[in-house]
Amino acid sequence: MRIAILGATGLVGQEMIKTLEDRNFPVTEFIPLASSKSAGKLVAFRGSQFEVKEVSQDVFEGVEIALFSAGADASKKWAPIAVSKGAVVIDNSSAWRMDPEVPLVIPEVNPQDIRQHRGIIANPNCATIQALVALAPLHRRFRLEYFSAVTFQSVSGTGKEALAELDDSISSILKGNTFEPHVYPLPIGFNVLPHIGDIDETGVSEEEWKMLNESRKILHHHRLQVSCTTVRVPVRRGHSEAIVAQFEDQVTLEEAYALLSDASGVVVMLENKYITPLQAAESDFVYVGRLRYDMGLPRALSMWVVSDNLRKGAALNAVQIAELLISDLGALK
Ligand code: 11C
Repeated sequence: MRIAILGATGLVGQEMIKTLEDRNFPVTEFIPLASSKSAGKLVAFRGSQFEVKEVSQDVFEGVEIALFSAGADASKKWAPIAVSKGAVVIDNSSAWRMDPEVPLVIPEVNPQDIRQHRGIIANPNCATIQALVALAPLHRRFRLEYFSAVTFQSVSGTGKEALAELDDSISSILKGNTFEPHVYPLPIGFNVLPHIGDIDETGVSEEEWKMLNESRKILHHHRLQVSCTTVRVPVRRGHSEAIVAQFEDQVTLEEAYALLSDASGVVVMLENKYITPLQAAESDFVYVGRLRYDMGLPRALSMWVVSDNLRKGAALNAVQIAELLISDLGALK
């Protein structure tokens, strides 16, 4: 396949390249792309160096699959152009996710939706992906009515500059200096910020709306109720989520363990064990720990869900969609 990656020098773009390598994706031509700011840089793929080209109309000529991770503005502008040149775009930004003509796909949850694509397939937000990989096997059996998620999201979700700001804020604070943040509204070192994306007039943040709207679309469950508070924590990589899920049917812990043990992409931890983001970093799995009956709600389970936001939350999910496309050539065009 002739594969282009837009945003090839970014954190997710780099992880996409590594994922293509790790999974031995059939790449016959590799075309790394970026804005003029990063054009000319070199990126490594399968032992060779490739010069990053500036994105333009012409670069998509002959491209079969384009993986985009360069932000919503770039996706809005370039995805229709790439599609007009014959590429299928797998877009990691929020630009197209809620467009009714664009499938929003987690391969373990709603792989069949890729068949509806008209050139663009959207990758969900990282926080939604890990929640639904864990909840979908339970939803299929017990029918999810409601879930609440409090997230603990790592700084790599914001990008490279935020990682530098995390380190700078920690070293300034350790030296007893005041720290003026540029990326976040407040210092992130030794702190937690209950604020991801803009907060609207109702008090809900963009990241919180994504959890509700994307979950309903992916599960095709428009009556699903969701409560969410998204929080940035001083962790480099790996998002954690404290989830309470309530079902229409009576749920049992035994059956929940059995369903999650069999679920693709999930590692369920027995006996109240749990995993932390440090341990989950660079892993492909969604880890479910501390699975228990909820203390307050009937027909409900509480759980701790951790996954690598750059991998299953972004790059891996996108490459899995590409794998679905080529495993089902009818879906490619
Ligand atoms: C974060 N989830 O952790 C965000 C990053 O809609 O694709 C990805 C934003 C998105 O900050």
